[in-house]
Amino acid sequence: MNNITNHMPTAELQAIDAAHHMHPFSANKSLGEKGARIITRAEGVTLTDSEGQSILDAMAGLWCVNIGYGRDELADVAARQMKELPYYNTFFMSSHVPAIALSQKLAELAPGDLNHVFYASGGSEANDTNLRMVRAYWAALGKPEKFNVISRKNAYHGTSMGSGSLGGMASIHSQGGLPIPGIHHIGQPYWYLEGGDMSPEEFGIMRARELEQKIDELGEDKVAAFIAEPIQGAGGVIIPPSTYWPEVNRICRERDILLIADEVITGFGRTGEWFGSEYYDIQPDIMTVAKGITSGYIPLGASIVSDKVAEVIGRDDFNHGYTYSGHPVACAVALENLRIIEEEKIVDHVRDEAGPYLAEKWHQLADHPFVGETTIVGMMASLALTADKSSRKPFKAKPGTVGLMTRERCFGNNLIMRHVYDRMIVAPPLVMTKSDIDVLFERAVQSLDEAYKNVKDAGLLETAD
Ligand code: PXG
Repeated sequence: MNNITNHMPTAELQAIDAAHHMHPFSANKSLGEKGARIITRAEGVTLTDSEGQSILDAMAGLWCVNIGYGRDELADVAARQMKELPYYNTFFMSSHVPAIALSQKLAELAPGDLNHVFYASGGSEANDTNLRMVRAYWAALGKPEKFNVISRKNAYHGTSMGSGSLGGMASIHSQGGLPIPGIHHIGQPYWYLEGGDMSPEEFGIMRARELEQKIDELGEDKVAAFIAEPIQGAGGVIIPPSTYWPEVNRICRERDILLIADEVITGFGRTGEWFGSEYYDIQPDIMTVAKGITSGYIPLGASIVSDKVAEVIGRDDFNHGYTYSGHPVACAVALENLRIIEEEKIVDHVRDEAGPYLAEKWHQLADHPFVGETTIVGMMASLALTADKSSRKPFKAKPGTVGLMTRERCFGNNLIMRHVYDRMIVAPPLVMTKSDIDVLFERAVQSLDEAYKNVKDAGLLETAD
């Protein structure tokens, strides 16, 4: 594992990368100036970069490498499937064994009557499917005017025209003319920054009732669905107050709208249950999955659909699909990944061992002078950086300035811990051991100490008025 893959010198790779490779959510100009960090290999929970540095990956790639890196079983299954049937489509009354077997497995694992699977290549595509499916559902029932979809500010559902519109991020909407018509955003259950003088419980109810108000404002007969992540991931690991989901559940039960749970991050063990919907006792009509379904080894996304919705959609052609819907290699890899999660009891490991141990360590960070709150469910955690522990006021500096300075120190200490504005977040591979978590904690403390000093020295340890 200490071998470095034979490759060009890092600086040359960086120059070519900046010249020819356009990166997501990055300014190529700054890639040219600073150079990308080039990852060459990975094993377990550790990445190796082109300079031979070992880095602890506390983000599981992009929230996806649930079973950790370097599992040969997945590579072997992919190779076998590629030799046997590398591709065939699922259009025009065709099917194949991997898609059939995976659909059966997902129907078994998914809660309630979510028994039908429509495949995509990732979460954005799956949410585009969902948007069309909920509108097609109501149209098939003779209610084409039930067309509007309600989502939340600071939600992340992908970046295609449909999924980017469903998401509630202003920075995504501002490029390319989003959101598309018929999508409406209500407030998020982010108590720490938005809760004011309310208790978290009062605030949770208040934000849930915005859904009811929005349904009333638009008219129940005009609303197709509500979409939400059980816990917002990319928005900063926003864990809702305990009152939020029960109230949303009540509203969805009483109102005739569909509920889409976007489980792209919370699915496949992240919360210590198979799905976040089980953690919060949510009964979705459609669940979006991707990422952890293959532990990121190969692209795959899916919409897992209830009996009720599938029956209506199945009455006529659903004019939708992707060349790679149900790709046989992706489905075969997903099945093997799910076998490993089940047989190695990885969900139990999160719920009973790694999750509680990470929580114990994570909450110790709350004593740090730079930390305002720590929150965690299963293996997704976040903390708020603060200049003043006695209030929940944001920094005076532009949001994200202090978070970025902190992330720089994490990277400097070979820890992948991300920032979302001025929150720091982790979502490690679910297979992390207690000793991996000890390393995570040591590096996190060191990075917080260093960043705190840098922020202080730069005169940025100040709250907004
Ligand atoms: N829904 C949710 C809840 C997600 O987190 C998507 C949909 C879109 O999936 P695809 O496979 O199309 O990317 C996601 C993706 C980040 C980050 O910076 C988060 C995601 C993707 C890239 C970056 O936290 N989540």
